[in-house]
This record gives sequence, structure tokens and C-alpha cells, in this order.
Amino acid sequence: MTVAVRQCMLRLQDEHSLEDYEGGVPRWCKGCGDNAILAAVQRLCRGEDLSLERTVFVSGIGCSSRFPHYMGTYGFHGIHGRAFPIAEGIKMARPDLNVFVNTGDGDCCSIGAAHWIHALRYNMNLTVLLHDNFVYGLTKKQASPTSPKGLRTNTTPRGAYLDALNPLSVTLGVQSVSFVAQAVDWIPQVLFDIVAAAYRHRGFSFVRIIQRCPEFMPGLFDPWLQDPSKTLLLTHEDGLQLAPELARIYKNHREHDPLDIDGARRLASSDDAIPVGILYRNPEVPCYEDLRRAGQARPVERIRAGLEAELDRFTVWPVADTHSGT
Ligand SMILES: Cc1ncc(C[n+]2csc(CCOP(=O)(O)OP(=O)(O)O)c2C)c(N)n1
Ligand code: SF4
Repeated sequence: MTVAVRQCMLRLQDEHSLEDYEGGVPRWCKGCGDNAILAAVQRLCRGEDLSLERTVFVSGIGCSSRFPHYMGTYGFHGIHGRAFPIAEGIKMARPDLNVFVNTGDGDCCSIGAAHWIHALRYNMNLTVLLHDNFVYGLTKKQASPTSPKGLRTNTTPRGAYLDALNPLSVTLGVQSVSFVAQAVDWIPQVLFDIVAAAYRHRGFSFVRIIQRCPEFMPGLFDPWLQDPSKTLLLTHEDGLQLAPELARIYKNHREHDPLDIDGARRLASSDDAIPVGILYRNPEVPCYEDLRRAGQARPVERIRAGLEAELDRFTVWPVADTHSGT
């Protein structure tokens, strides 16, 4: 069913069903963590009753970047590393839209790294999901900036030489950062709660989701799945709140105030248990689209006059022919 037909039908409905947010059938591998992220996002859209025609998912290139195809909303499958500028352009033109970005660790932290830093600085109201599987999945196991030191890949057959880049620490180092969280694909309720908090934050909400790639990194996170004490859940009345069932399993949890940026930086760089929750949130950081009063309609006449003036600069006007007397 096309988006247009679907929209006509939806106008007759009061609210959306989960199926309304489903797009194509996902082609990710069995057990790929991207499936869990998709389920959490579709649940969020349903819970918030987001309108299909006012919601757009933007991605770069990679397995994770196939995300927009699997949503029933609008989407833009961009080019490698360029999801941020595309999303920013959409937000500038249409600040009323719900704009999500899905990006892989290669897409965001390698080829797109410059765009990532500047997007953080601009703090536009975007919900950004970094699907971090520690490897380039689509191109069949090449090292990414988040690959663990020593990882053997097709581009590092003797093992990766460098320490991994930490996306949380990088993000928390940018002056106008406004929301940073970390989730893991294998605790679905917490993943959902974090994605929902990111969506509700007005500003650039950055969620790093540790995502399993069973195809090229099999068993990498088995120790964390088998031993819940290796995951540190961050709770707070203004952050994540744990359901009693989860609190019984994940006993390693502690209070962390999302306003505490020094605490957030310490947690981000800690080598102990994986911190999961909202590390930092500051709703006071201004959004670039507000500073620039984005989305103001420009009258067609003004656009036409501007284009005419620009074209006139390059127009070669015919020179009067003095010999023919014209
Ligand atoms: C300019 C450019 N360079 C390289 C590529 C090849 N390429 C496609 S996807 C990709 C890496 C994807 O890895 P990641 O962003 O981590 O996503 P994943 O596939 O793991 O989800 C690369 C290098 C490309 N498509 N375009
Ligand atoms: S290669 Fe890895 S990241 Fe890509 S779809 Fe398969 S499991 Fe997922």
C-alpha cells in the first residue's frame, strides 16, 4: 500500500495501530539487534500516535541504515555518513516534523564524524539512534572506530591496533550537548523507555544502542547476557525508572542525576559494567531551529525574484548589431 493511500485510510481512523508503522519486511540477519531497535521504535510511534505524514526517518548507509525502509512513515535512505545534514535540512525547512536519525558506528563515528560533531553543536530537535555493533556489518566485517583493540577483521587481519573510540565520551565533550543515553538491544523494556525519553526531549537526543551483530561478532555480548551484574542500570526520578521485575534481575543499579555532567562523563569512560540509562539531559540548551526561526514560509514571489536576480548575473545579453542599424 502506498503512503498516500494509507494516509487517506488513516484519516478515517481515530488512532494508529502498530501495523501502520510497519514498512517493508526487514532483511536483517536472524538475531540482529536492529530488529529489537525497530520493534522499540514502532512501539514508541504507536504509543505517541505519531502521524505517518509528519514523521521521517533519515539514515546513511549500512545494515542499520536500512531502517527507513522498514517504517510505514516517510524516510530518506541517504548516503554514507550524511544522515545528519539531511536530517538538519529537513528540520530547518519543516521544524514541525518528527525527525529521527538511524546511523551505524561506521556511518556516524567514521565517515560521518565531522557531521556528528557539528550536529551536536547545533542541537536541533532530532532523535538520533546510533546502532553500535562495533563493526562495519554491511561491508562484511571491517574495523570501525568502535571496534575493540585487537579485533581481527578484514581490514585488521592481525587485530585492530587502536583503542576504541567512545561515542558517549565524544558526545559529552561537545559544549552544547543536551541529551545522551545508552541502551542495549537485549533489554527491550529499557530500550523502549530510553528511546521514548529521547523522543520527548526537545533537542539533539543521542542514544547509543549497543547492538548485537551475530553474523560478524557472534557471542560478543554473551557475558553480559549471562551475568546481569555486568550491566549498570542508571535510575532517577527524572531518568529511567525500573519495573520491579527488572530490578530483581538487574541488581546492579544506582541513582544518577541526568543533570550531573561530570558524573555522566565518569560513567561514560568507566571500564566496569556497561552503564545503561540517561547519562545527561539539559533541556535549557537552545535549538538551532529556534535561533534561526526555521520553517518560516517564504513567498513564491520572493523566491522567484531571488532566482531571477541570481540568473541575471550569469546571463549573456545580446549585443546590439550597429552595422545592421538595429
Ligand atoms: C562514501 C562511501 N564509502 C564507503 C562505502 C561502503 N560502505 C557501505 S556501508 C559501510 C559501513 C557500514 O558500517 P556501519 O555504519 O557500522 O553500519 P552497519 O552496516 O554495521 O549497520 C561502508 C564502509 C559507501 N557506501 N560510501
Ligand atoms: S551483518 Fe550484522 S548488523 Fe548486518 S544485518 Fe547481519 S547481524 Fe545485523
